[in-house]
Amino acid sequence: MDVAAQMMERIEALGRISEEADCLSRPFASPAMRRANDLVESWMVQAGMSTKTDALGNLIGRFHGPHADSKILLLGSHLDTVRNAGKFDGPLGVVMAIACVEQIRCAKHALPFAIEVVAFADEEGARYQTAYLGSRALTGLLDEKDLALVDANGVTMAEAIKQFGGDPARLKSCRIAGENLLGYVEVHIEQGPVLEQKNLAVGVVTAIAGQTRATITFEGKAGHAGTTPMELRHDALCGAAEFILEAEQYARQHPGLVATVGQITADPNVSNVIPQRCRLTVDLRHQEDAMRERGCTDLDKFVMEIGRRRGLKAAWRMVQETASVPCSAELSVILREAARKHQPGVIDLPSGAGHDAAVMAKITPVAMLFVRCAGGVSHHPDEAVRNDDVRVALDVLTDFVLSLAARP
Ligand code: HGY
Ligand code: MN
Ligand code: MN
Repeated sequence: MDVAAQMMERIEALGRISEEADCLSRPFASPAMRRANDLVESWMVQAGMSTKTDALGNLIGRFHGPHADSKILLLGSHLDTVRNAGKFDGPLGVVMAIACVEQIRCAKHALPFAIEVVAFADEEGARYQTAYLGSRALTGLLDEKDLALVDANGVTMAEAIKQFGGDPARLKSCRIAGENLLGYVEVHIEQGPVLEQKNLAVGVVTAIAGQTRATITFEGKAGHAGTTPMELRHDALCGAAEFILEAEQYARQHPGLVATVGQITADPNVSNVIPQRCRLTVDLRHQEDAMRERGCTDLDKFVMEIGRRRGLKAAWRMVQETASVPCSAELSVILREAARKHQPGVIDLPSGAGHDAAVMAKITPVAMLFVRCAGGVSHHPDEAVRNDDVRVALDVLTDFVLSLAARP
């Protein structure tokens, strides 16, 4: 079977592994993640790799280099998904990395380094609202206090890790020493429209936008929907609604800034009771950290102003902040040259989406190759990638590895 067809078939197979019957949803440390890890591990073994699962649940395949202490080139991406996900965001990079190792093994290329393929256990943060658990474990940046976070069912992260077969007491053992690494390279769908507009299969990523995730709470006063006059209300949901529209307006007025309120809960959430409490998430991103930080400051001020005006207790709580990360110029030059062999025009483009590479950059140089996706659609079942583009991306990644190996 053609290697691109095999990759697409594998991505389809992963796309059928979900916690929900009617949509793709594969959260961190879920039974679906266990089934996905098992399937991917079988592909790693077929490709001649030894495998291990670390204490958090990251699956790692190793294609051994000439010596036990050979430097390591890390390839990979994440296997977890958002809810109602597309099947390419994450799995494309994992399947591609395995296919690349397979190509190198079959061609009997002797590399001066080892390759490790990482299938990260959590990049999206869908279960505990803190992204990059997998790559933060690998870089030693996991905050142990996160273990006490609870999911929508009240299950702590520590408990979830244990149930998955991991060991929350040994997360430090997941750490990979940066000095042993040559770099981390991730192939990922663009999740945007640029490559399609330019009719290009692949592009080289320049930088990954910084992001802030925060939660906002408004606390007012519950009351009877029928007997409480409008002027006497302290309606938490109306305060939230005012904030949501202001955040949208603010982002429209600041080029390059994107603001998203993705999650909202209202209590007591009963149709004939004035909402007492409202909790919402806000996701703010910009290529320049200073612009994102200013956005946080301004929107935080607006939250407080809404609170004062409406007689609500208001709070803005930072959940997670990831700085904007430039990709390695050195690795990107090699990646760009490899891409030019398979695509006449190669463009560079920034990533508005976050990626594990943003965290891996803390310990090793990173590079990313974007693959065109239909309409730029992502985080949606309509995510789609062409077979031909997958073939191009694999050839580029393989040539990148061989060029890296040929460096003096
Ligand atoms: O949200 C993101 O940017 C990524 O898909 N986790
Ligand atoms: Mn994603
Ligand atoms: Mn992703």
